[in-house]
Amino acid sequence: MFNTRISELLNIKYPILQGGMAWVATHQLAAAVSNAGGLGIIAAGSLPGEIIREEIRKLKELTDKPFGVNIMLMSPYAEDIVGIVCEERVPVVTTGAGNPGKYIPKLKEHDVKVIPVVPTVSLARRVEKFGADAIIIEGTEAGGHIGELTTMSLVPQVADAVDIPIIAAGGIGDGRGFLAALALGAEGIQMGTRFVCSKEADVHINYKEAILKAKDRDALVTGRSTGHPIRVLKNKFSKEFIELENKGTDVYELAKLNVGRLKLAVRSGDVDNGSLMAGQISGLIEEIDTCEDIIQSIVTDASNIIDRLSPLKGGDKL
Ligand code: TUI
Repeated sequence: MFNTRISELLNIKYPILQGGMAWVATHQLAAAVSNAGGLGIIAAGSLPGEIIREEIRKLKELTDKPFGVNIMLMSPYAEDIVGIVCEERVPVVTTGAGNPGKYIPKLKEHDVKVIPVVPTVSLARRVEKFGADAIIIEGTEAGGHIGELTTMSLVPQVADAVDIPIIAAGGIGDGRGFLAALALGAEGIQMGTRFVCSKEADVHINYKEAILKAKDRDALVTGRSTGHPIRVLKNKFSKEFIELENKGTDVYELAKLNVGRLKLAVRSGDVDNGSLMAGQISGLIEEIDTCEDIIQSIVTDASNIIDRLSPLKGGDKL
């Protein structure tokens, strides 16, 4: 069910990827998603290469299914990590927060499938020319570091602009979002926030509960004034940060304030002073489930929606 060029390219059962979320996407979560038939991804974040090598090795002990590593291109260790994923024979790399063009030739030489996350049509065209195997189109609904355009408007525009298969991300958390993404021209989805609220995510319970508690308008954007907009849940820290931005605080002062805040939320569960990166779909998430249950309910619900919509073709009312 739901075979596409993405499930074929990645050799996975369902075209569902787990976002490469710094501190959250560890080997435990990635292995659980891969074992459930999706593509689990270890996030390198800003961690040094040798730690990521260990994560890759631990993941391989938990699954023999395909998996990926996300390389955050603003990391000082990005180049080291490119070398390590080649050495460790990682099947798939996703990239974020920059243009991965200069790393693509080396990754391709080592048979690594390269899937950049891009927030615009122009960058999608550029990475296709550089040899990307597929692209993740991330709308501004996503958590963490974001672009400006919505998934709804961006996915069909990119689908018309490139030939490589597309994965939609940002604002997707259930079977409805999955099927909508396919309707827009994507051949797979990536979800981050939904997998934070999984049993297997090695994330402090306070962080998971903050997402469960969040309502539709609770995921706001900080850092618009710094050129690095980041979507996080409303809390003491994000409110103070926005107040400082509104007062015209220096960009470097603001950048310093962010250091260590994501780890503080994910590891220590400090939901007041930490950075609770999460997407707009937080308001939809009501339960912590296993990755297996999350993926199974998405494909079952999407399949039921196809049946529910089919009378429309015959001219009948829904
Ligand atoms: O990368 C993400 N989301 C992230 S990375 C991250 S780590 C971090 N931690 C603390 C502070 C700042 C970052 C948290 N969330 N998503 C993928 C993504 N990539 N979204 C947007 C982009 C992007 C932006 C610009 C991709 C390419 C790009 O290219 C600009 C250029 O160089 O042409």
